[in-house]
This record gives sequence, structure tokens and C-alpha cells, in this order.
Amino acid sequence: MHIRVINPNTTRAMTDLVGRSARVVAAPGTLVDAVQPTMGPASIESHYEEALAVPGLLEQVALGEAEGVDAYVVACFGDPGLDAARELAHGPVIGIAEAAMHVAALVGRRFSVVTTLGRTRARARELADRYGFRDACVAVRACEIPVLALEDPGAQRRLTDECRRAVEQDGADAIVLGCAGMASLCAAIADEVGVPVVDGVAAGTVLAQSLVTLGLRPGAAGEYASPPPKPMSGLLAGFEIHAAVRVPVA
Ligand code: 2AL
Repeated sequence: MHIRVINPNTTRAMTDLVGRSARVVAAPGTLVDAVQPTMGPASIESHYEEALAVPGLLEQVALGEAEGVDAYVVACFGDPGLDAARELAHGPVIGIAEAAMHVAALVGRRFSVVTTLGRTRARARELADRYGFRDACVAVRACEIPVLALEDPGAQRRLTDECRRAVEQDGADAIVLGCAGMASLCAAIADEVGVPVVDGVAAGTVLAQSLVTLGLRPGAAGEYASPPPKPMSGLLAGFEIHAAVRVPVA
């Protein structure tokens, strides 16, 4: 089985980090590789950056399809381009926010999300609502550390303290880490806060692997049918779909 983790930002160190985090939980015999777009923002912490990350992400899905990749994990907590990626891929495509929230809801009734900058809180809340966790997601907190500063001295302490406040003040009995760049901190934070802490990269990898094992993938006939062939122009000319990429099974 071949699972590809796509870091939708263009920072190589983060791509390497998510690859390592995914490989830790992959089953023997599962090949996990990690890639990043050839264009787009260095990190994603605004709606603008999220929108501009999507073409490069979709390009990586198209390349993966040509290589026969079995499933994808979109390793950014805004789950950018998730629905569009599902229209291109034959196998499952899992976002790390949806993966982490589903897994958190299996180990606790109430979870808090702890994200990077305050401005990303609304997106996390929107996703919790979309995935059906309006009640289970009791708070979305921010540690106010930018994505690319998560490995700086002091970052782990501040993030851990915010997670502890989530347990004490929100009554959360599980924590969802709100950024792929937090993956390497997950175990240490869990040790300190005493409730399950869910990293979406690991959760997404395990869920993608499980769906492939179960032979389950989004249906190709409904909402996730292949995008119709249609002219595309300008910078996006290379994204033109010439023929159906997903064909419903008869
Ligand atoms: C993220 C993430 O996971 N990757 C990225 O570039 N930005 N999430 C976030 N909340 O800032």
C-alpha cells in the first residue's frame, strides 16, 4: 500500500516532519512518502494562503494518480482543497483536521482544538461544524505561535500551557493539535496534560491506511464525480481536465 502525505505548504522541513510522523504509525508493508507543492505559500495561516495553496496541492494529487498512489493525507489543519482532491483521486483523501476530530471524538466526549494563530480559529470551528462536531468541539484556542516558529525555543512550553488550560478551563477530555507542524510535540504534550492529545498527521495516516484496507473510497458517481472536461486558461491552463479521471464502477 502506498500512502502519500501532502504538505500543502512549500517548507521542506515541514514536509520532512510530516513524513516522519506518518511513518511512525504506518503498518509494515505500507509505503509512506511525503511531498510538497512546487508553488505556493511557505506556510498557511490565512484564507488567502489557503486558497493559493490549493493548485499546487491538486497538482501533487494528479502526479500521485499517475504513480498509482493508494491514498492521500492532506497535512494542513485547514484541510485545504479536500473536496477537490477527492474529485481527482481514485483512493481515499483524508484531511488532518477531519482525521484528528474523528479520532478525538472516539477517546473523549469533549475536545478542544489548540491551533497556531488566533486568526485560524474560525476555520477550525467551521471544520468542526462541517464534520458534525459542533457540540463535541468545546473550544478552539490559539497559542499565537506562527506555523514556522513551532520548533523555536519556548514554543513547546507555550503550546503545552495552552493545552493545559483547555483541560482545566474548557473541561476538554481530549486535545486536537491544530497544525501539522505540531506533530513532533504530540507525545511530550500528552505526557504533561494527562488527556489524549491527537495529532492529525498520525490520525490521518492510520485512517487512510484503514480505508484502503477496507476497500472504501469516495463514490465516483455523486458529488465527488470527476470534474467535467472544460477549458482552463492563463496560469491554470495546465490544470485542464481532458477526460473523466474517476469513472463510476458499473
Ligand atoms: C497549518 C498547517 O497545518 N500547515 C500550515 O502551513 N498551517 N495550520 C495552522 N493552523 O496554521
